[in-house]
Amino acid sequence: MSSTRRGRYGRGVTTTHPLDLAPAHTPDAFAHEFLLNLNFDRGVTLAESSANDRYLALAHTVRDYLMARWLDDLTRQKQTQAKGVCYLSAEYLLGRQLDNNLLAGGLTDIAAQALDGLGLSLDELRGHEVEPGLGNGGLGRLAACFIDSLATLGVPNIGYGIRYEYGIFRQTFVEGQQVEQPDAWLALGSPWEFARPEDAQTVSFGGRTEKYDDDGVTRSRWIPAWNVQAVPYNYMVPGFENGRVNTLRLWSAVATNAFDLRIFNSGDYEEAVRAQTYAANISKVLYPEDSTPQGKELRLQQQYFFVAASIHDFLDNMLAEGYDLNRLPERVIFQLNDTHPVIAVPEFMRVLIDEKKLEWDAAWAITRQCFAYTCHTLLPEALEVWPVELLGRLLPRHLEIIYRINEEFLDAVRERYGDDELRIRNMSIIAEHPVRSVRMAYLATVAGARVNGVAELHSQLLRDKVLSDFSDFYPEKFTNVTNGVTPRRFLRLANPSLSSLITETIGEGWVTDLERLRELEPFADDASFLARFAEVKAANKRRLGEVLRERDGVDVSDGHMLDVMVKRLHEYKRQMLKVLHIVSQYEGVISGRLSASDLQPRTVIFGAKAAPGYAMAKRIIHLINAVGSVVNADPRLDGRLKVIFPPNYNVTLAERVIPAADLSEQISLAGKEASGTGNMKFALNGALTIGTDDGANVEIRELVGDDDFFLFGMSEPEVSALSDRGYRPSEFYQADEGLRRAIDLIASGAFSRGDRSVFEPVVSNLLYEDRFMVLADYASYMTAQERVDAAYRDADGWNRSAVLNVARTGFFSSDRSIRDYIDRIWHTPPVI
Ligand code: 26Q
Repeated sequence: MSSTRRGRYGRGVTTTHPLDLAPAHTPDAFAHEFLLNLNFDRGVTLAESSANDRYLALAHTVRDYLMARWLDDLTRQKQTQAKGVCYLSAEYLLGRQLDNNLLAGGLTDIAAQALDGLGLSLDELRGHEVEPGLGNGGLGRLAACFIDSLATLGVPNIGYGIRYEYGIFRQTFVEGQQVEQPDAWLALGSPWEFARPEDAQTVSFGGRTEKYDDDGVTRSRWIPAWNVQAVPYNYMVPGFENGRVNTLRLWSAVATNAFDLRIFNSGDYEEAVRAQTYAANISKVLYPEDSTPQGKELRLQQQYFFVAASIHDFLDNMLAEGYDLNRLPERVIFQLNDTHPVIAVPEFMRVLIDEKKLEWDAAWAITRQCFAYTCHTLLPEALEVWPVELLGRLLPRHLEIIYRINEEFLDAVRERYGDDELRIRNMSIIAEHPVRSVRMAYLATVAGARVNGVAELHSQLLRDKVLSDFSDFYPEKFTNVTNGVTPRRFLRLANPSLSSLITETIGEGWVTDLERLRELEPFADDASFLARFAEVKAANKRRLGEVLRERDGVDVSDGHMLDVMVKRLHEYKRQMLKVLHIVSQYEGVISGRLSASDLQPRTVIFGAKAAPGYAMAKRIIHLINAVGSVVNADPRLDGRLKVIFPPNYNVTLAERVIPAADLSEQISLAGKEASGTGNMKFALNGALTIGTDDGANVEIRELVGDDDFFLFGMSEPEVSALSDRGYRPSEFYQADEGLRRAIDLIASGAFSRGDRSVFEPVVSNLLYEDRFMVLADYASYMTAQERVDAAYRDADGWNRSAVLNVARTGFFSSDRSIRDYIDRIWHTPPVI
């Protein structure tokens, strides 16, 4: 059908190479292709089409242009048999696809002109895309940045993950409190995906294992109890203007025929339909937690489901005929994005031993070279463990394999250190308390060829604290790869005005060579450049104002500093510290100790989702909204302090908020934020950071310099020392009048119509527990904010600092991160 349709062009209809069928790079050809898609794919005329029809036809048109390159790359990856990266991630927080794919394909201008010629607007149509929110936050967005860089660098890569039917929930506020709505992102069609039911894999669960005699060799096998089909959906991952298109392959669960048949044969039709639902549940919804995993059975099913399908997919489809499995390390590296895909390790062993009949030692030698593990946390409660009871019930053969890996590992530990039982207990992959469980981070560390943290400080703390016994035992495994962000989405697309200014100033090429931003440094002292830079920031603020007015009906005041804190709501990130700053300023004015005219006009923008089961996080959201409605309405402030909390912060909103920001809040307790990546996006867009010495803030400050970064708070060693001494938050409360007044005002019910009970849990938690030492850093934070105010009053000085932030943070391109992974972990050169 497609060739008859293309035949209308009369170009190369007989050839099978899609490049000959691709429409020409002209507005006319683009318009023609768009109309064909509207008519033949959507089945409507332009006059009858809905906005969604037009968006879908546009997306299909972009696809058509990228298709030839994609098919080439699929063929190339099989033909060259070059080593590639299988990135295993339970999350990909992709954001909208249309603009990114237009940019990568060099199609933006052609598309805009083509649509213009038809009386349509690209600007209007791009707004109709629902972003695929298949991730919680930093980790999922990092995966999306990484596959963009892999494609841009020309590295063979498949990203494997889960096609959740519902992504991260849509957040709404009802009376200031978070209410979650399902994210039906597929409802209006999903033009970027290609279902490949013919490539489906079967994934098994449950049952038992048994020993059998295989020609004199005793082997184990798994007799599963049930299985599901994993159906892959492919997404294009185009490199930036390099003609390369990699693949993201997301798996969707459906019931197998066998699954139904057994029940159909029993004559129970209703039960058979229920079975369908049970299977499809596996990929139904993204778990909206980003820490303190709950150990839910369905979550383990999701994890095994996608990694088993991915491993089989790679082995079945990517290896040359008769490939010698002992050489797999020359062909592939599986990168484990946190512990979520770690069950891939015993699965890989099971395939090699039970299915491919390799000996244990040979299989283990291959496995140890084919996996590498990235850790993304420092919070002990965020380290994933699975109860042995649950794992053994769902994956009995895998549990056996894990036990054997552990036995051999502990033997090696004994050999090195003798019978140091405490050490053995501490290093065992199996924990005995509170219930016998598998420690997934330990399994990953034992199996992985490399273990990396995501910023220098984080990697150091992994070595010295979280995994110190392991770094003693395997010093060569541990390394750092500092995170990065893709400059395509977070600079070029999100900030077109700044991008144009950069290109006019230093020329093209910086989008794929971000260290070239250094060439902007001399312009930090060039008055005419600074004036243009200031105008870019002002225009970005106006653009954000329009978005917020249209989206939420709120106004952003002119002339305000935009002070922004956007990230998941978590106590360790300390949104509370920001709240205390706002409340202190407010209290100062209403108590008459400050005059409103003393305030540097500021608008504080928050964006944050709380895990639905995280009660304290939800209370803090409620408090922020409550403080916002009181502060915004109080005439005594003379409009000089505003709080805006747009609901449903996501990638699309980030792309508007970040380029408009003046001040970036990165205020976690030192030693708790593994890296942060929002911090990088802000600096690259010319916001100044107020931040603690934590995660990648450390590296940002080293690059930007102390003069252009507002550092405050305890360092990680100071935090450790305070906690060893015994931290008593009430002492800080007693000692600091400003702090006392702010907390008392919240406790008084001033933000809850006099009802003191509403925020009582927040207040008590701060006074009597304060795990993340908000009160200990309060004074230092307040003085740092005074430095911010003073600096902002000097507009030229501020702009100069902002320019230096842009010029000096090119290091944080995810292209650099990926080069680091290639050099130190993957050894997968680009394929030209
Ligand atoms: C695990 C099991 C069960 C349910 C949920 C989870 C789960 C899901 C997501 C646990 C953690 C996450 C996400 C973690 C995350 O986003 N971490 C962040 O990763 C960024 C990229 O490396 C860092 O910049 C951040 O510092 C880190 O917090």
